[in-house]
Amino acid sequence: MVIKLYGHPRSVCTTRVAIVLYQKEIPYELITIDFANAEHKSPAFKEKQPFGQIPYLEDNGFIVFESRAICRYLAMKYKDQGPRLLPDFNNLHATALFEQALSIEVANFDAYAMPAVLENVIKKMRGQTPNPEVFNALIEELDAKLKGYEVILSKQKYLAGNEITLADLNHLPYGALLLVAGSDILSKQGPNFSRWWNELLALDSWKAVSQGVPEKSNF
Ligand SMILES: N[C@@H](CCC(=O)N[C@@H](CS)C(=O)NCC(=O)O)C(=O)O
Repeated sequence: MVIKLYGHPRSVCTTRVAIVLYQKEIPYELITIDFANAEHKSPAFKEKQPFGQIPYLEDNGFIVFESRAICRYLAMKYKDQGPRLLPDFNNLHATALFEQALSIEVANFDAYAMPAVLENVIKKMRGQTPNPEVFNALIEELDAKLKGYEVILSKQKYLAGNEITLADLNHLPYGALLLVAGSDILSKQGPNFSRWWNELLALDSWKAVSQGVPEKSNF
């Protein structure tokens, strides 16, 4: 049975998973959750995803949620298909650097980019008023963190080493939304960050999903 991704075409975390589906050309079907009518808060949905959040993935009856965990599941299950996106887990140092890179995205990027997008994009969608002070403070803090990225990326091509991994791809959905939120901070970084970020934006997998995750794959 084809993999079912329960989410929404415009959801950030659904998009994070879809990038991996396209990187690895894994056939899938997107089951769109009626977010506007809070289907994700229904008892039936919470039976699958107890926190009432999208996305979750169903693979032959197996259910997994949390977008980064879903990406890891897909990369491991389809490790011999398409780009590897994972380190060599027999190599202790490569594994440690991969875990480090995953944590960098969560602690030094998402921690600022996500609330910044919430402030200037999601609040507006909900009819609430964004607070420019909150937004500007988050962007300032993110800017400081990105200096660390420049140091890392001046020594290696990607965040975990010289091969692209999930740690790089995980940045894309919120990173791209920063521009929609009104910040061009990602285009004002050093040369190595710019090289890395522009390469991610140019990926076919990103182009396939960035304007909305298609309902079905055509591979
Ligand atoms: N850490 C979760 C976050 C999921 C998440 O925040 N999803 C949003 C949509 S992009 C959602 O369902 N928001 C509704 C809510 O949190 O109540 C993941 O990575 O999957």
